[in-house]
Amino acid sequence: MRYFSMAAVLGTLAALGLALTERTVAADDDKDWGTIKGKLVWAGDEATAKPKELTIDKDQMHCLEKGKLFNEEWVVGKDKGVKWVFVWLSPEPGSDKKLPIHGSLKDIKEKKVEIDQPCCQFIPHCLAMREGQTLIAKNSSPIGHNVNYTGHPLRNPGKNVAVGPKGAIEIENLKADEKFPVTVACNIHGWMKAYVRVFDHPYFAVTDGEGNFEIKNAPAGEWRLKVWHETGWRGGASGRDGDKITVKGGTTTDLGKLDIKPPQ
Ligand SMILES: [Cu+2]
Repeated sequence: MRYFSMAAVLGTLAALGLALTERTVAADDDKDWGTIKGKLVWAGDEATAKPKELTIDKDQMHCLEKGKLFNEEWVVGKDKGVKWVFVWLSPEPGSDKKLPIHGSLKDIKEKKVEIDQPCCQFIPHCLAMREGQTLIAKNSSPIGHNVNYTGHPLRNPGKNVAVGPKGAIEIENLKADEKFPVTVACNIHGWMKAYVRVFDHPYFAVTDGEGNFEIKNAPAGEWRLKVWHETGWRGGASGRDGDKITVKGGTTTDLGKLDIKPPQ
């Protein structure tokens, strides 16, 4: 418990300092926070799970210099794990309760997050970020691309900006939006697509190549686990409110395998 050593140092300071330290220790008590993890597993048909080569009809010399490009909509990996699924915690629908934020996560440490277009695909294909972070949309390639980003017309109206070779733009003020993602496209290369989701808390993840996700230092208690893939909510439209889950304090709750398939 590093907080105790910090408490020991601060405890020698003035009475006010001591009082603040005690509150910090109490707020970060292990039993109030836990980890939640799980794995998104493919439950659709075999054909859809197979990698699909993209038709590259422009700038082939550059776009294909490192090999074929594949569609990233459904990326099914080891043990049928599904990559690029957004998972996050949310309060009960209709409640005005907010997710308490762990002391170590209150300040946003990384001020910038990045999306690049090194070889005619956006990397990463899916990006989750916090409101307050700046999205750097880079083009580290030798050819021109554009970044056409758009979310809900009122919250994240977006823009279409050309980003030349080795260029970058900074996108600030993206607003948290549980309902609508920000989609990113390059209109020069019609196959290039990415998805960005913005949260007003740090309790989100994007599944890795094996379908795994983990959310740490989450507030103990009952929440909803929302699961969204670029084809829609897990379980279809009725999945928009997510599943009830319990984060247990002081431990890791493994939700195990959560199946996912394309909407019907
Ligand atoms: Cu492009």
